[in-house]
Amino acid sequence: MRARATCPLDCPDACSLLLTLEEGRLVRVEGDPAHPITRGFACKKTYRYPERAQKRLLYPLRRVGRKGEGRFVQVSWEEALDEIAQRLMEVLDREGGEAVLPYHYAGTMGLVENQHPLAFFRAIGASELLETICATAGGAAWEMTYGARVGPDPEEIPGNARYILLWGINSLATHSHLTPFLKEARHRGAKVVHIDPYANATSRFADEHIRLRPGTDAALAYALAHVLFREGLVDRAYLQEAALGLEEFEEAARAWPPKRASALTGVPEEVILRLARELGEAKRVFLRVGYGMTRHPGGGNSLRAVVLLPALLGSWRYPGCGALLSTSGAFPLNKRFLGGRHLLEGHPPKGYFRPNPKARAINMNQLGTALTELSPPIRALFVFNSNPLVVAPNTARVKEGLSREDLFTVVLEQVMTETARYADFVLPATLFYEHPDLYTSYGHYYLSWNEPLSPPEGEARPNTWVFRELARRLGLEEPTLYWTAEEVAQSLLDTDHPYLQGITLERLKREGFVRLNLPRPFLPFAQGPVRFSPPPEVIPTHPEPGYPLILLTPPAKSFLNTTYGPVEALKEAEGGEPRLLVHPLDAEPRGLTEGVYAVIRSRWGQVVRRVHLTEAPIPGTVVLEGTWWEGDAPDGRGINHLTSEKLTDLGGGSTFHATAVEVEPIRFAQ
Ligand SMILES: Nc1nc2c(c(=O)[nH]1)N[C@H]1C(S)=C(S)[C@@H](COP(=O)(O)OP(=O)(O)OC[C@H]3O[C@@H](n4cnc5c(=O)[nH]c(N)nc54)[C@H](O)[C@@H]3O)O[C@H]1N2
Ligand SMILES: Nc1nc2c(c(=O)[nH]1)N[C@H]1C(S)=C(S)[C@@H](COP(=O)(O)OP(=O)(O)OC[C@H]3O[C@@H](n4cnc5c(=O)[nH]c(N)nc54)[C@H](O)[C@@H]3O)O[C@H]1N2
Ligand code: SF4
Ligand SMILES: [Mo]
Repeated sequence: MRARATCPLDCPDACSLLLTLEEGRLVRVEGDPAHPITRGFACKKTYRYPERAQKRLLYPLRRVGRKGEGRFVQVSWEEALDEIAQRLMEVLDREGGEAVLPYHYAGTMGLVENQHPLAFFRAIGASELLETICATAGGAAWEMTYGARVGPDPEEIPGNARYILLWGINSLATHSHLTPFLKEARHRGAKVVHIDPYANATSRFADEHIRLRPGTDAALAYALAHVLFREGLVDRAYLQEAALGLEEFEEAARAWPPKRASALTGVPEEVILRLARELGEAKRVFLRVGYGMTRHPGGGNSLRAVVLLPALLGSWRYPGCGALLSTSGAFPLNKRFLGGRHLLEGHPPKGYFRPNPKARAINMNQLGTALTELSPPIRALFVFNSNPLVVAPNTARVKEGLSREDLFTVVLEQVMTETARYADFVLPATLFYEHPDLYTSYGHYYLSWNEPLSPPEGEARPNTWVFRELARRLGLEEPTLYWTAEEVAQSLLDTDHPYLQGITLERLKREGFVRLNLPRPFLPFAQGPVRFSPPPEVIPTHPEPGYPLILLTPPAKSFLNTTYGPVEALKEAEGGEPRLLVHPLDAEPRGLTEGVYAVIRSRWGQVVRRVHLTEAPIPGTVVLEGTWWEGDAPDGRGINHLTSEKLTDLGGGSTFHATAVEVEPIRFAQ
């Protein structure tokens, strides 16, 4: 059988895939040629999904060993669910809903399996989890500046954009379906410039790579604005109509002549001048920003400063031009009942366990602290769609929390992750072709629906099934808890918004994916408004005493966060083990040579990695690509042993690229 399904992974491309199944098992993945963004190819990662599927969990498990040891016995769903419900009721009776915490993120992007499980937690008044690990700093910055998270339609870039800036995004690795549009635009005369602290696949593709010091983007943006104002290269007519608070911004830009910005950013003065003039001349600029630059203490302000540049140039007037962070704001779904959000609006209490609109909120970047210091404590933790032991900052803290004997932990998973090893119960989850779901995208404007292509293998079950079963056992009456995926989707589509006109579940089921009814050309901010005030602040990322280097930990091309961690071929493609990229100028004084093992230390912990000497990073910066599983590191420690729970200036986001470290070769005892 060969049939269509949307890729569920946390990737802007939300590809349409053609899956070949034999006796319910996935044997082949192809890109769907009919999808205008997928264009017939998937990615090197997802072609390997069948190998990942072979490592899946098939039965519920109960822990018999110590936490983290990974010893489990198979149990029936009845046993598992009855015991979980009972343990949960004890916690709720004794300590109330806030002692329960769901920890979840984006293992699947399907709205039903990603968000609807939260209805259960809201119905019992659990602590709320703030979903901040990835996109909230950028999101908050964007919303302050433009409002809705939309931008140019990638399909309209070719033939329109004359200048393409890829800023703080390694799009060739992390957003590969943008590449054909970039190539076509370049073929029609556009120049492509990449702005990033280290040279990677995208820099090699670009016509020019500008390296800057991490966390200094706002200064570079101001210097570009400075030159644009000074040389009369801004689009005054557009700004007159569209800009709010421009004077204050212009004033702030005056303080950043290229010379000053050059000293902070490491970008030569003449490069800043030339870039500003080229942009001013091109006007039709497509700026693609990633979340990379936002993972710094000043990341929100950096992103604001950068995404204002196309507004200065009037780029928004032209199709395929302007700034793009995410397209997610174009999907005007009715989310009122998704994940029981209405329960936070002060729904009249019903039954014994109750919603709590005032439940405390826990920032997911601070899981370690939440599990070890919070008072009153978390007593029951439910993890789904996430692998926090590896992906959350300050792993030592997270492990300490997960090791607590008085913490009852349930992990819903597809594979035995390092997080799952700490669970009291591990529950096997379905794969994306086994459950129905609705998908949006953050890189394009197509909505899609997955119909299950096969019954679940073994005893795997969707997340929503598990929480329905628990709700029944707790006697919860809230009707949205028992909605089917179709009912959730119908409710999401229940809106009069013109972008969704004529898009019904029936149509989605028939066609698989449907383009939103956006005007063509799509010119979201052609008349603004663009908020220039308050002017963004320049909050650079600094090394610390004793830790003179900045460590970046960006995504690897062959991985998708930790999801492909168990696939050998992909690990091989990434060099077999995680490697630290070190510039020769930083290596030399430390005695680091090619291939040696080195200790990387931060204030939070230390790990051992093999060193690779390369001129890719700007001196002063070291890079470790990919969130590898702990077991694949030479010392069995994940990279987040080094990172901190510090939050961004806006949106309470993560600061994964701002870690101050020192690196030393390992000296073996004689
Ligand atoms: N292959 C692959 N694709 C993925 C993922 C993956 O793990 N692997 N992850 C998915 C997810 S969850 C997300 S959020 C997105 C990732 O989205 P992004 O975070 O946008 O990731 P990248 O595209 O790798 O861009 C990160 C880039 O930012 C750079 N950077 C770091 N600090 C700074 C800075 O201060 N200034 C500037 N200008 N650049 C900086 C890094 O060097 C890196 O090249 O990708 C998704 N796609
Ligand atoms: N140092 C460092 N840390 C980082 C990052 C970084 O760049 N550097 N990136 C950060 C970013 S951008 C993000 S988005 C986060 C990602 O963090 P997570 O969202 O936790 O991503 P994954 O590591 O891929 O883990 C997803 C898990 O969900 C499981 N899963 C998939 N589908 C389902 C399902 O239907 N049901 C259930 N129950 N489980 C499912 C998968 O098996 C997988 O183990 O990591 C962050 N951590
Ligand atoms: S991971 Fe991204 S590029 Fe790869 S198939 Fe999925 S959506 Fe497409
Ligand atoms: Mo992310």
